[in-house]
Amino acid sequence: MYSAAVAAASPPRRDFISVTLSPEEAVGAGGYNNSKAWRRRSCWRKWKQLSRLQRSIILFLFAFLAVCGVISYTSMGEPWKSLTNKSLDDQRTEPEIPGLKLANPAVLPAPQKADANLGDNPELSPQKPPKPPHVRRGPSNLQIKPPWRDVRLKTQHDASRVVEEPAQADKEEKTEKSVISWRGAVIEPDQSTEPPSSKIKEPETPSSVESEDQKEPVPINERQMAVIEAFRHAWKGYKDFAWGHDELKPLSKSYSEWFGLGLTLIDALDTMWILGLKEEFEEARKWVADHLVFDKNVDVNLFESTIRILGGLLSTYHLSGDSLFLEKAKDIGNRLMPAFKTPSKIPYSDVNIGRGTAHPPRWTSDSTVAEVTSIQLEFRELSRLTGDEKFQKAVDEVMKHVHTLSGKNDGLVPMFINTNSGQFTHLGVYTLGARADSYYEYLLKQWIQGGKKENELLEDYMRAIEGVKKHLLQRSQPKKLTFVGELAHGHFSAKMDHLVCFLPGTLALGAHNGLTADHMKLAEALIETCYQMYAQVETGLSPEIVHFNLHAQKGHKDVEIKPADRHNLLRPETVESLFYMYRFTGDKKYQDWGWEILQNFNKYTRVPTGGYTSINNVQNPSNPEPRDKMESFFLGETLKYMFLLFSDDIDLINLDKYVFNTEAHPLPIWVPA
Ligand code: DMJ
Repeated sequence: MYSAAVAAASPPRRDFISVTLSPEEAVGAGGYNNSKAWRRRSCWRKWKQLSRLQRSIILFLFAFLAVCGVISYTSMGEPWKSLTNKSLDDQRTEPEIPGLKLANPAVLPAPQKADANLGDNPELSPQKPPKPPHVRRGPSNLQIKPPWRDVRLKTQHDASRVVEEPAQADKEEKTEKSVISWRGAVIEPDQSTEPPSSKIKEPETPSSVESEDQKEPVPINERQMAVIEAFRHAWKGYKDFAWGHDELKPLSKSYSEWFGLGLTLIDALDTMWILGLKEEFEEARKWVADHLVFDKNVDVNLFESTIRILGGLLSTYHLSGDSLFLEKAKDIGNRLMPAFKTPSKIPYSDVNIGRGTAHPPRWTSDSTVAEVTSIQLEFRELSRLTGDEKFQKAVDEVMKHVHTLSGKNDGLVPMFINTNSGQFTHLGVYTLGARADSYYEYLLKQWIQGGKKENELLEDYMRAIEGVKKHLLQRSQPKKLTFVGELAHGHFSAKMDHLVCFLPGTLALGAHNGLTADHMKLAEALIETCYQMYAQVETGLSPEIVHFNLHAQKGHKDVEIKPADRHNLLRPETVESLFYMYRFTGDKKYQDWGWEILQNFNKYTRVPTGGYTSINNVQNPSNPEPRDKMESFFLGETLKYMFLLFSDDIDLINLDKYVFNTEAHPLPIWVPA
């Protein structure tokens, strides 16, 4: 053993010291003696032998080393703090995106390691994603064959646990090699998948056919029974008065036509499957087989027919394994393709599916941004299933183009895009509501669908949420509800569409997939607001649009409703978000809120002879003014999300295997080839 001995090798005035390493010194004459007393005495003797100057220098050195130690401890502490991800505030850093300056900076550091698409973002993103608790490698499968289901309460809360304990997840996953990290989203290599467009492949088999482990019968609970009852009531109206037509008019006991393609029936197919309504499903299937014909001289809206018809057919194919639905999906998919023949490749809004021609609306050559960017999940899946890359190519091109466009405001997009120039138009207005909403939703969902490797999508999504936080978030009075308003040419408006209520669910889905935990916090705040949009209204049903009070006034609630906005179209967005929130947190209050909403639909919108109707006035319980129309999304989305919200079976459309399109049609998340 060596001891460091400091010796005075020269006269006291000489300003240097020598350090001699001498084993003998330490051992001493008496051989090895390591007693504490001996060591203390020996040190003290050496110290006394030193000059004043030497002692001062040594003391100064010690002090200097101590200061260095403290400094390096503090600077190492920062990344450690964000590693633990305990406090959101701890993680605040400047955004790393060039040219992006946020007043409310990003909550996580930039990526440490990114692939080429992410450019040269240099910083380390230390937050590992919470590992999806239910993720299983291998082919996706639905694992339900209605009506046989299994209630598994015990695993319900796993997801929320990992969101709350990322530090723990970090420790467990430290050894795993990650490929991409973007503001906390770290993608594991074995979760990544190849998109299908790289080469023509053999057609894929449907998810349900690949199912390895079908489960035991699942008892359904009382609230789910109530949803089934509501569905049957709605279906009865449709069957009796609108069979094979687009929408039921329940009061006049007739129907309305939009595309003339049995819209409600197709939109409702997978809901019937999920609810276990076999008889109704078989009847509807027969109609599809015998009567659904797309060779019709009819103009359809590209977006609406994609999300409702193509999406509905694809998901029903996956759930049932019945190739009839895939054949029909291919047919409509092919017939919609002329929409992409534009100078800019930004699709036209309308297609004549019989003639194979497409055109913009009569009054403009613009398309809506949400519409052209919310058809991707469906066309990409169609490519995967058919092995024909043209579908995916067309929609990917749109996303790539929009990614590069100028005219965004911190990731927020305008509402219109020109099909000739490919440029945004009507610049300066930003909303998460109508005309822009599902652009944001599909950024995240495409990223999830493709195995979390399309970095531009994630980049645009994360940037947009920062834009929302910077420009659109405000708090109301008196309850201080967090809401998402709108920005028009620099002026903030406290207006929020009910449509915006998709956002809490999407934010929660992102957090579940490893994005920053503050998205979950925002989701919790926003879903409370969306619930209040129901609870603060006389009928307990939300209007189409609300305005929030920014200043407290005696006798005023947070929510104000303008006469033109007080209708309710049986929309799904709040129930949709309640479903995600319950799945990921297990907090029963979300189920209770959904239950209240279902009861109010029953109270104010149910038509005794069958069906439910939109209403004109949510503020008048004694006369809500029925509109005489049941939108197809009431069966396609609202009741489906209700049923899933009340379920405790996380495998009833497992969110690690399926991603819902914007019309609530579940499509499989791609898995490695
Ligand atoms: C549905 O067609 C879809 O959810 C779309 O994204 C928005 N509008 C309706 C439901 O409100």
